[in-house]
Amino acid sequence: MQFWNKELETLPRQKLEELQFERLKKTIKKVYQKVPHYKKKFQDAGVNPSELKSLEDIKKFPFTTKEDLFVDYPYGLLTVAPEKVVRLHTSSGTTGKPKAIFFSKRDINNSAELIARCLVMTGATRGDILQNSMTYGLFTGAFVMHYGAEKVGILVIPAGPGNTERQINLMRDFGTTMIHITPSYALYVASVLYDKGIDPRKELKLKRAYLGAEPYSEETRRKIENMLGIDVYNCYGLTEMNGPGVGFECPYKEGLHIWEDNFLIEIIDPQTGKVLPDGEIGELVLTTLNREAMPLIRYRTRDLTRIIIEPCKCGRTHRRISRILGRSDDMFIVKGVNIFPQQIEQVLMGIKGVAQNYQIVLESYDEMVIKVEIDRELFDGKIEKLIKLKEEIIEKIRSATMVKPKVELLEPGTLPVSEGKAKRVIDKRTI
Ligand code: ADP
Ligand code: K
Ligand code: ZN
Repeated sequence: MQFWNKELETLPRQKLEELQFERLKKTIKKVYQKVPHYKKKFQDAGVNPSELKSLEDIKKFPFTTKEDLFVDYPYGLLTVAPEKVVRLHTSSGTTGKPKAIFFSKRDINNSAELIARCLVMTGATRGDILQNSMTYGLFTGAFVMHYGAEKVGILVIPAGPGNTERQINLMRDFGTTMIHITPSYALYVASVLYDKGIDPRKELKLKRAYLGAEPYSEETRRKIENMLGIDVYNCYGLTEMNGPGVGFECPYKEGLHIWEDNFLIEIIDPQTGKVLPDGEIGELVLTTLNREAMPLIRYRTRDLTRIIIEPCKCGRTHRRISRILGRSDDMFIVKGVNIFPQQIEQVLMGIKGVAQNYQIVLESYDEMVIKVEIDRELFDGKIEKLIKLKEEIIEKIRSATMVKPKVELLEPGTLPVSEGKAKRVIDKRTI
């Protein structure tokens, strides 16, 4: 078993909790002093930093939700001067504006440290070659992994997603040993390899894949492992918490370790907000313990999971969570991209010719089908009108969500009319 930072990764629980408490105190004090929005939230909840006498006392402090990120947007939650931040990443929001997260130089270095721990934990070393097939750009996925891998001394191929032909050429030409990719795209790449008569187990040097950004099942993992002849490691993260590397599997693949010297974990009942005992399924809530520019207190991830209580055979003392079991809100994920139904609705309702009723049908993780009822008068018109309308819908949704949908136009009255809250998203996928 190899380690990137053995001392911290195997710190005895008591020491680890002492370190957490020190860092938590600092963090709470800092946001109270530097962020008016946090100060107000604490005051409204009737707590102040001096009441934090143990880790348990975190329960007295209010949650941070994604809505809080839009108050005093975009710089309002910084605890440092804006000149101290050197990078911005964003993730989809519900109301048109993206959630914005800022990194200082120290934060960038620290997020790379955490990824280095993750990669080395899975057996990666200097000399490995990582094909980074996540999206480079505003999303965290590719960049954060990139810097972490470089830190280990791994050669990074910044491939980005798509262009499968080129992905395969890169793997062959440069002897890729590891790939960072969404599970849905990994399945596709594997199938294209077989279609081309390439047996990846014989003709590629691939050893491991890091799969995340969307949920997938144990069966999908096995399938990808068998098709490619590799080890697949589940990699969980969210932009608000640096992106990838928040939860990461070790070689035992029995849950995802969370670096608890950097994140304080709680599991709550999403309805009542009550903290649940270890082992119960609920919403993951995270507090950053080592972030300089933009600490977040009790951030509600909306992801459902549970804490695994038993210590891990790998020797790391940082606890694990189960794979993500679902979401407590209505966000869904296609091609690794987070989408809220409201984003689709906003686009559709702004297009002339679209009637009230629509449905989003999800059969796989790499495609979304949008069924749209159209105004009756369009049926009397020419076919070009329908083609144009369809193209307009595809283009506007692609530009709003970054994912190109499949669109089906329907006669008015085709979709079921619901009493009460309409069921807009039909998710047929299973994890
Ligand atoms: P990322 O680029 O890491 O996907 P986003 O902020 O765009 O970051 O998306 C974060 C959300 O993606 C998480 O809250 C979770 O719902 C989902 N997600 C990320 N990784 C995984 C994973 N390994 N398994 C299940 N869901 C995941
Ligand atoms: K995602
Ligand atoms: Zn382990």
